Amino acid sequence: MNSAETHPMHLHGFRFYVVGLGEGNFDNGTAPETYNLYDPPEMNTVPAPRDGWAVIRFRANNPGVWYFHCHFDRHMSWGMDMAFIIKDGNTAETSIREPPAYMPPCEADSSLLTALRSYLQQKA
Ligand SMILES: [Cu+2]
Repeated sequence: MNSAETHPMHLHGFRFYVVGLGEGNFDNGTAPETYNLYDPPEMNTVPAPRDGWAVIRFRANNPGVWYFHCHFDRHMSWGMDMAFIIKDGNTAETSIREPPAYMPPCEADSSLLTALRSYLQQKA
């Protein structure tokens, strides 16, 4: 990632292991030889080096759409963000849970819509 500063890359929904960091362009031929697969630090934000790269590893066992982004707002606007789509697993622990009984169903609340329409008509 080209920039004048290190990028604090943050992942929602998981903690991950930082197995590699490096300067310059990532090289899939040589970088894996430098990975720390023995005792990598566990984090939820990795400082991706200025003009460098970072490699993270995590167990994708929390289904959902999880945002991964630089914590500098302007860098997000430059495109330093993405989403991991984690699909349901084959166990209860790795699948999206049923909504709780107290959660109302997803349907329009007509009284709220009526109030909103009325408010918007007054503003028009
Ligand atoms: Cu950044």
